[in-house]
Amino acid sequence: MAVDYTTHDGVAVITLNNPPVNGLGLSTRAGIVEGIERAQNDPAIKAIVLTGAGKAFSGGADITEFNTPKATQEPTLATVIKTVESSAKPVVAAIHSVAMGGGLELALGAHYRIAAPGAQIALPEVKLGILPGAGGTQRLPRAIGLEAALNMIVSGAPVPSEKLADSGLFDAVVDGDLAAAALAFARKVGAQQGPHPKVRDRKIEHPNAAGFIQFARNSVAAIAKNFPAPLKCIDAVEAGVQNGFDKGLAFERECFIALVQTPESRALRHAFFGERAASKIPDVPGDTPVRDIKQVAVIGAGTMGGGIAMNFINAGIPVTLLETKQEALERGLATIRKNYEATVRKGKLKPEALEERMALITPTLSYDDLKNADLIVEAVFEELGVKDQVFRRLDEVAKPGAILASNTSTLDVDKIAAFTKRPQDVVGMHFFSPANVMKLLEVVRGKETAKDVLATVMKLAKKIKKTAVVSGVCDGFIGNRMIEQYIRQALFMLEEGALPAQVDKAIEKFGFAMGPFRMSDLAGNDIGWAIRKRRYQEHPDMHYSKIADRLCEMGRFGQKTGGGWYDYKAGDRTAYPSPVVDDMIGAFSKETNAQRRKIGDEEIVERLVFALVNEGAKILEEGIASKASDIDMVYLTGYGFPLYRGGPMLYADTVGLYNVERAIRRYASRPNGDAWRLARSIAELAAQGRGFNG
Ligand code: 3H9
Repeated sequence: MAVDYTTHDGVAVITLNNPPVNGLGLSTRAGIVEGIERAQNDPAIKAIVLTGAGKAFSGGADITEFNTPKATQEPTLATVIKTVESSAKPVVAAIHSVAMGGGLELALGAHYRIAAPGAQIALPEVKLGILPGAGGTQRLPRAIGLEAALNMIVSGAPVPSEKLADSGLFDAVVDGDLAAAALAFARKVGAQQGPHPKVRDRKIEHPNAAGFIQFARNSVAAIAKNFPAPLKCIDAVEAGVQNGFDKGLAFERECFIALVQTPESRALRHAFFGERAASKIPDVPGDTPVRDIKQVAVIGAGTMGGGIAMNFINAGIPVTLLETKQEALERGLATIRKNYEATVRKGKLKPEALEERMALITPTLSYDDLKNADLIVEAVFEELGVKDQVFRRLDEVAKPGAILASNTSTLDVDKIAAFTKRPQDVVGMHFFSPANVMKLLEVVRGKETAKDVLATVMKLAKKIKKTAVVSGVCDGFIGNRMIEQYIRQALFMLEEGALPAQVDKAIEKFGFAMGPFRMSDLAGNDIGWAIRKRRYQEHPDMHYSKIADRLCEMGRFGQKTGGGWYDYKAGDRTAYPSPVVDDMIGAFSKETNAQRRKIGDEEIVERLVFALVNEGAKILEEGIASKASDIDMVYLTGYGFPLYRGGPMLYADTVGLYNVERAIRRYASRPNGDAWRLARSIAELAAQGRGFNG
């Protein structure tokens, strides 16, 4: 049983005990009902305290039960809350640490609530693509007022309990021993004559509820574009305001049932668990000891190195920043300062904090100053010869046990590790630009990387607020290896009849933040050119469209040269379709005897996204990624894949692998079809009627 029942001088204490966060799964729900009934039937009991063991009052409904029979099996959360609310003996919720979602809804069903300060109070359901489905949209506005409640419900953001001390939610916020305070409070109210107050009986007071609800609707319309839940939250609150508690509750239930089945909610839940699963490495146990990281060094003060350094400084970890020349060092420091100044101007950083952060940087031109670093991240020029020099030098100066990380995006981490006599301490830490902003960190595991090195880097990633995903060694790791296939298809489609703006528009409508051509123009077309030149030598047999090379030969490297796939005007980042480029594309098709045809948006999206999926499947087959959700986290946090579709692998499951396989086979039989080599696992899973995620 996931609930403990104890008695203390006339008070029954029901303690949720379902680690890690007292999720309200079936056995916990059953335990609460049983506890309430036991207390009702015991004449010695005058009052009941409801609380949680460990690190939460309750983190809410057990999300893993959603869309399984357990979710709707009695006692449902609605039944539990009804049982609590209709208890003749007063129920006091004693809240600490976390009361979220169904946990807060349960507390709102109690007659009284007392809380410890510092508890996170939230209805975060909207972040999972649903709405509070156990009375939250009805009781919270009655407890704290319409405006405050709508803000909490629509944002899902946690509010510290002490900020809600005077909101009407709590009867008391107590410092010190919560358990003792709850018992004392329960004894007091237990001695009082019932009936005891119910939140559902309170009135929603607001001078212009209809006006405020309309205002709220207008405010969320933009953010809610691809997510149905925020507007449904407002509808449910409105139903309660207009039609009373019971009708509001019934409407809320209807909305919950509909939302929990939407692909958007599935995607958001996939991302929630994917984020947590990414930090778990199959053969590295959770209790692997980690190395202490108190001092970091970063080699290279360019855009990447500077951004990387900022991550550690932001987390309060001092950084030694190494450059080869004084001017480069000064330029790097000035850029970091400029970035912080911009944050201060936006009001997101206090001016005094800027100097504190800058003071955490020790600039240097000497490798000898790296001798105390626990972690050294190299962010120098992307060439094996340069890495060779740096890592040999690091091997001489770094202290024993220091972790030596490379920020390489394509080079072989095993070769880099071999430049040292301590390959077990070498790991890839592939940050994405701008490194101080982007959430993704690919942690590249070399064949000799020690387990405690991996465990340390994963823990550190959490501290610097990154989503870390482990990748094995291969060209491009997870993210860039897949994007190469996507870009290949985008270029073939230009040869076959599409234009850059059409391709970009189709994939942006699908939900990508930016299409491949706008993205290339932003990053610089010369970067892809350099990679392709290397590819032509390494894989002379591999078929690439040369159309992008033609663009580069025209000197059109992108925004930085005022033109790329699009034209740009000075001081304006808008991408204007370019007649010169369109002519070049037409001429190129002619030269290569490609039959230009009208390519529909559906084909564009399929070819781009299924190219990612097909390569992702191979990455899984080879063990480069250990699970499909890792690949999805890479694409959600580093490549602008639409969150509401859950990443390429979940999207493929949603489409159905049977359909993905058929589409790939179809494209493989057409011009440029040699780029499609169907991943074995897609065919196997499709034959079994399964997906990447089960
Ligand atoms: C809901 O309540 C619906 C109702 O309105 C209506 C129902 C009818 N379920 O984040 P952490 C796991 S919807 C299942 O690393 P922290 C999590 O996966 C729910 N599992 O810890 C992880 O597992 P593992 C509304 C859950 O201390 C472990 O707990 N509630 C749930 O950094 C530790 O998690 C929410 O949306 C759950 N509800 O943060 C709250 N919650 O160890 C979502 C957590 O195997 N949860 N797990 O990887 C959170 O925001 C954070 O987990 C929390 C703790 C703040 C609670």
